[in-house]
Amino acid sequence: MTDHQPTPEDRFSFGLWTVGWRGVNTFGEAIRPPLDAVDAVHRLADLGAYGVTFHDDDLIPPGSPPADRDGILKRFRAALDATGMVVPMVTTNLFSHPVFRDGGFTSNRRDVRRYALRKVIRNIDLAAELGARTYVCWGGQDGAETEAGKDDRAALDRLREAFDILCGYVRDQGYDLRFAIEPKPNEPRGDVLLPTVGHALAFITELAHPDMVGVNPEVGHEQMAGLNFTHALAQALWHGKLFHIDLNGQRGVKYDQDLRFGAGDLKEAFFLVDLLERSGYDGPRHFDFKPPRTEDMDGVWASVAGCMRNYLILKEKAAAFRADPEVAAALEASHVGELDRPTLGPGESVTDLLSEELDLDAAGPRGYHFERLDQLALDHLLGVR
Ligand code: GLT
Ligand code: MN
Ligand code: MN
Repeated sequence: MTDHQPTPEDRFSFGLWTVGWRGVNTFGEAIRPPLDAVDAVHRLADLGAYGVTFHDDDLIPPGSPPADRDGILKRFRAALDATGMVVPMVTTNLFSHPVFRDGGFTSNRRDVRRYALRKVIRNIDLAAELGARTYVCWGGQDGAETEAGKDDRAALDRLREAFDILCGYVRDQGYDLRFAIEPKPNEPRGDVLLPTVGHALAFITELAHPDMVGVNPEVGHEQMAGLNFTHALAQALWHGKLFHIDLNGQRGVKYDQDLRFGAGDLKEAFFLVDLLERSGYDGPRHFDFKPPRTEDMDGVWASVAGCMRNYLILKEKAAAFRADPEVAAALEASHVGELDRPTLGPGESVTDLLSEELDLDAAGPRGYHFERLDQLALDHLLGVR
């Protein structure tokens, strides 16, 4: 793996909206030309990706007549066939059109909510046709700027209703498809509903078919809230809810930077790859980033290659960290494995627990040696071990 050249076995995927982002932001207009989805598929395949994902509107311009839609899909499928690329995940744009200014599933206006559901259901049929196994739901416009304008508990009722309807539809159709909720704390709304992985996990327990719904955590979205992404990832895994993942980079609590993977908090990227690779997660390693506006199309493809290259380098570094005998000794000295041991032994009762005393004078001064362990991780990450 020393050349860090991605192959389809690495299961790297990219959204059409990432490489196709034209750079429109709050202050600046488009700086790159439109990118044909067929060209995107070919370039991504050439660079070593295995999959491509999209919003309905990324592939089929809204309002396209049926004949145009058929033609677009025919060309897109031909590109998939020619390259062997797959579509592991599909999602819906419930945020760009002005009608979604107060959200999709939780807009105060009922007719908008009904339209949002129709838009998703129609695209679910396409997702199933293309063999996607995951349907991501990012409710970016589902939120508020003022508490006065949104009854949050009613919004949660409507969000639950939407997922219950969508799960029912997927079951009725017999599709092999699961939903993944993508949390984000803010942007574009002042405050977004289900702002973190923890909020989403709690929400899922209230659904009619909780087994069909998991999360799609995005690195930068947890970090925008000042949270530790690896901890969020661990909890999603612990609940059996890591259905998909959006990898990218973010530096601190600020606007959604969507940097390429590895840029931003590199140490957290190291530990997240270390965890993901040891977790048994076998889904796509999906990159959701925005090539900066400074880049022309060559820069876009360079940043695509960089996402995958950084992942593979970190994967190699994490494996070397785990295989290092000094790390094994340091883990032991830090009692990391001891946390796996149940606190009560087999057959032990609370009475047994109460009958025992801890010598606090002896136990209090004991250190955990985490600094040495962390330095070993940094040494691996920095390439000096
Ligand atoms: C949008 C958002 C992403 C989501 C996409 C899925 S759309 O670009 O910023 O984080 O994953 O809807
Ligand atoms: Mn983002
Ligand atoms: Mn995302």
